[in-house]
Amino acid sequence: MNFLRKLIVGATILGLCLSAIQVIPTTAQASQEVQDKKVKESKSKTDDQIINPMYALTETESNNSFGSADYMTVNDYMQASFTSGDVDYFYFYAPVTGSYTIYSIGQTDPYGVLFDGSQNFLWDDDDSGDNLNFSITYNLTKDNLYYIKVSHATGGTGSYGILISNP
Ligand SMILES: [Ca+2]
Ligand SMILES: [Ca+2]
Ligand SMILES: [Ca+2]
Repeated sequence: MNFLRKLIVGATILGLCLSAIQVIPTTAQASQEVQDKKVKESKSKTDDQIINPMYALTETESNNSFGSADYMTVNDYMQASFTSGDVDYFYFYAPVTGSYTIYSIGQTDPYGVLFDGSQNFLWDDDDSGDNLNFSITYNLTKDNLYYIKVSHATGGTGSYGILISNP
């Protein structure tokens, strides 16, 4: 083996070693990545919203009828809960005409009903959302009043939130 050839072989081996070092992460890096992934997986979006809502409203009991409904807007997150046999009413005005989605979040089992401003039934849903949450998509008219009636599907208790997506 002449000197030049030895040099080329040596350089190639060195290059392979360097690229191997770059490709294989250190044990510390690998365990940090696993850690990050675990944190990410354990914190769902739903939990974050319940713990840290940005513009949170909280229901005011007793809101058990159309007449005592709590006001909310499409930009706010309404935090509420069920005591046993509880029914919660909310009302809002549609800021623009279009298709809205009114949905619940959380780990309980809400059932939602949408009514127009004259308290006529429009739509209901139990479990079309994530987990056992309701999700109602409906065309609403600008400046019209709407009611949402929420109850626990099986009469249980627990916390939940309501959001209304802008069209
Ligand atoms: Ca309640
Ligand atoms: Ca209530
Ligand atoms: Ca449900």
